[in-house]
Amino acid sequence: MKFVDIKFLLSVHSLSQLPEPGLPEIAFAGRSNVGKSSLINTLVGRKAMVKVSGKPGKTQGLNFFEVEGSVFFVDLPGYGYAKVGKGMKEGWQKLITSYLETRTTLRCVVVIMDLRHGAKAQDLQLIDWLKQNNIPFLPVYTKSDKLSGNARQKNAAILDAGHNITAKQRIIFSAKNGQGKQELERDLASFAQID
Ligand SMILES: Nc1nc2c(ncn2[C@@H]2O[C@H](COP(=O)(O)OP(=O)(O)O)[C@@H](O)[C@H]2O)c(=O)[nH]1
Ligand SMILES: [Mg+2]
Repeated sequence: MKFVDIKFLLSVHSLSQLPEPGLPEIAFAGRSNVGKSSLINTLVGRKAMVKVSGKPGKTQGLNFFEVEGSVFFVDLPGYGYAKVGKGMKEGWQKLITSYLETRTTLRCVVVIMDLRHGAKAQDLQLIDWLKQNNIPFLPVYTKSDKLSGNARQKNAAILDAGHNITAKQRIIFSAKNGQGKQELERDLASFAQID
């Protein structure tokens, strides 16, 4: 399914501001600068939808978008570089973990990682935590256009091993050339059960 019709709903900065659970939700997570906004923009075929509405900055909220009138995309604040090794509650914003733990309509967390880099402690920590909490997730290795074909497969295998995931589970993606876009559309529709 295509995710073209998108409108910004609101930015949430506390649990009390969360909209009533309604449509199925897909949340997008990743380290700052990993390419999260670019991935969402590629998905919806816009140049800067998410950046424009999301107002990236220091005090970031959870940005809700309504897509195709049938699913909410939730752009989570990127996690930083400094707090590796801390528990999820301290290491990332409490608001986000509370949201992920309690949101009844959450169908999937897309965990976006850079295909060029090795496994990162914070990504592994998030993935382990999602598994423990039985929250479905979809790993995506992005910026694939920055590597050659051979290096792509090799790095993807290294990341799979580092994050304890299988090649079948994850998607190799590029916001630049659209690699993996159809696969992503298919998987998200399936998680949200809207295909
Ligand atoms: N070559 C390439 N660059 C990318 C890709 N995705 C993101 N970028 C670049 O990476 C930088 C950070 O991207 P952005 O989407 O703002 O990251 P965010 O902080 O995770 O939302 C920007 O300069 C993007 O142009 C990709 O798939 N390929
Ligand atoms: Mg962003």
